[in-house]
Amino acid sequence: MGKMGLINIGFLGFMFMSSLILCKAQVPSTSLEYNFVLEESYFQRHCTNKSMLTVNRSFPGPEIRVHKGDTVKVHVQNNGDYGVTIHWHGVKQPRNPWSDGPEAVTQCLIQSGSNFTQEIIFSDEEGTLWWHAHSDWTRATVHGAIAILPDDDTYPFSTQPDGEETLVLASWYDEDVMTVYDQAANYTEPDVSDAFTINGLIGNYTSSCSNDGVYTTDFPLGPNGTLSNGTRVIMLNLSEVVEIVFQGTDDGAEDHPMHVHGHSFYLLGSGAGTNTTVYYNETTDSDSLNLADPPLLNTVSVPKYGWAVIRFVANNPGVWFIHCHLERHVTWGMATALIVGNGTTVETSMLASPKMPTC
Ligand SMILES: *[C@@H]1O[C@H](CO)[C@@H](O)[C@H](O)[C@H]1NC(C)=O
Ligand SMILES: *[C@@H]1O[C@H](CO)[C@@H](O)[C@H](O)[C@H]1NC(C)=O
Ligand SMILES: *[C@@H]1O[C@H](CO)[C@@H](O)[C@H](O)[C@H]1NC(C)=O
Ligand SMILES: *[C@@H]1O[C@H](CO)[C@@H](O)[C@H](O)[C@H]1NC(C)=O
Ligand SMILES: *[C@@H]1O[C@H](CO)[C@@H](O)[C@H](O)[C@H]1NC(C)=O
Ligand SMILES: *[C@@H]1O[C@H](CO)[C@@H](O)[C@H](O)[C@H]1NC(C)=O
Ligand SMILES: *[C@@H]1O[C@H](CO)[C@@H](O)[C@H](O)[C@H]1NC(C)=O
Ligand SMILES: *[C@@H]1O[C@H](CO)[C@@H](O)[C@H](O)[C@H]1NC(C)=O
Ligand SMILES: *[C@@H]1O[C@H](CO)[C@@H](O)[C@H](O)[C@H]1NC(C)=O
Ligand SMILES: *[C@@H]1O[C@H](CO)[C@@H](O)[C@H](O)[C@H]1NC(C)=O
Ligand SMILES: CC(=O)N[C@H]1CO[C@H](CO)[C@@H](O)[C@@H]1O
Repeated sequence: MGKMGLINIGFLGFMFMSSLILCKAQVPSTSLEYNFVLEESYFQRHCTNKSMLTVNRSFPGPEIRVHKGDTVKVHVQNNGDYGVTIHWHGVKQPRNPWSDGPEAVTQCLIQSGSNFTQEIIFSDEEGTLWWHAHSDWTRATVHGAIAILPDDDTYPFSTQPDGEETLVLASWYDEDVMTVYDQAANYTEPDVSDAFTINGLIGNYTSSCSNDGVYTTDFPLGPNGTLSNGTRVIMLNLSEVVEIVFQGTDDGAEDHPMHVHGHSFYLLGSGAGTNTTVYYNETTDSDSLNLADPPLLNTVSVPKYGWAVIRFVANNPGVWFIHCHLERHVTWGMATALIVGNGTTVETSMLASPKMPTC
């Protein structure tokens, strides 16, 4: 993905400089309940002082630190100016779409002045994921890391680390991200961000408020406003094996990071064109798919002018969003949902619905 693509994502990615565990005694204990207080707070970066929505006045927000298989309660108290939802990106949440978070797919907004407790059910995930708002463009400022330690607290490599740091890479918009959202919602190409941040900081701006280090806006024009209604959801029975071919058919401006909720999937293969679209050909391309050791992912970058093939077992009953992770593309409707039916037993059906926010 080119750097301009990254800018517009509004965020992306964590890294452990070195990691986990030295010995049990040094492992911070896992807190199984977190209080997230959403509120507007002033931040000054890049010569701009602005109010923005954050969790606990923190940008990035608090880190969630758990062990594999934990269940965590997050009490969200929305003292901000508008409604939000929160998604636990890459956490499969078996049988529990109720706490997955995408606005208008699994829940209504947590309205300003109200609370919502989400139960985050970890299963086989290990490593680093992230949580982020999943409504409008609030994700740009409402996000944080999730660190999932192995259940036996062992570091997976023979060389032990000297220390551990979580790095959260994000974007900084000088303007209010809701203004940027409005631009996208009007089907115009929204402004790109003004800078990148690492753990909320832009870099060394002590000398002057110059433009040093800021990327320029050479972002190509996106879709020009062809609207359509009628995205259909995909209905599946539990345990069906699903293969999805993502086929890029646009003008190839950028790769599309396609994210699937509720499941991890195997990336079997992908193909990219340079100037014209390369279509997946079932006859000729299926032989080249990697069925031996494909990577297991929750988001795949579909190459521009190209395709990607994924496969997974629909083993999680519920409603699960599938969408491009570029904010403006979600705004423009590049999304659908997977509805996986209940199994035949209680254990293979969705959990009972908790009390959900009302619309
Ligand atoms: C967030 O702030 C609230 C109240 O200010 C506090 O009780 C809570 O512990 C904080 N949460 C985290 C995760 O730091
Ligand atoms: C940012 O603006 C707010 C509101 O005017 C003010 O209270 C705060 O001191 C300002 N911050 C900085 C760093 O100037
Ligand atoms: C939200 O939770 C906070 C902290 O527990 C509580 O003080 C407040 O009354 C709750 N608000 C509502 C609307 O329930
Ligand atoms: C979006 O369009 C509406 C209606 O045309 C207009 O009132 C509004 O100013 C536009 N917003 C932006 C950010 O361009
Ligand atoms: C920040 O920039 C100033 C001026 O260029 C320089 O003197 C200072 O050492 C830099 N600080 C850091 C932490 O890099
Ligand atoms: C969209 O773009 C195409 C190709 O650039 C152009 O032919 C068409 O007129 C544009 N449509 C609108 C509504 O601007
Ligand atoms: C989409 O559906 C809404 C509600 O039925 C309607 O108002 C709107 O005109 C439709 N848009 C298009 C592009 O068909
Ligand atoms: C799901 O199972 C039902 C009942 O066995 C069957 O009729 C239906 O065709 C199945 N749906 C799909 C998408 O396979
Ligand atoms: C796929 O490739 C085969 C073999 O080259 C070709 O005959 C066929 O037309 C291609 N299919 C499509 C849809 O392009
Ligand atoms: C699936 O199971 C849950 C929990 O038993 C139940 O509430 C829900 O109505 C079921 N859904 C369907 C479509 O049968
Ligand atoms: C016709 C055309 O646009 N060709 C371009 C295809 O892409 C290559 C590599 O990016 C360019 O060098 C060509 O000019």
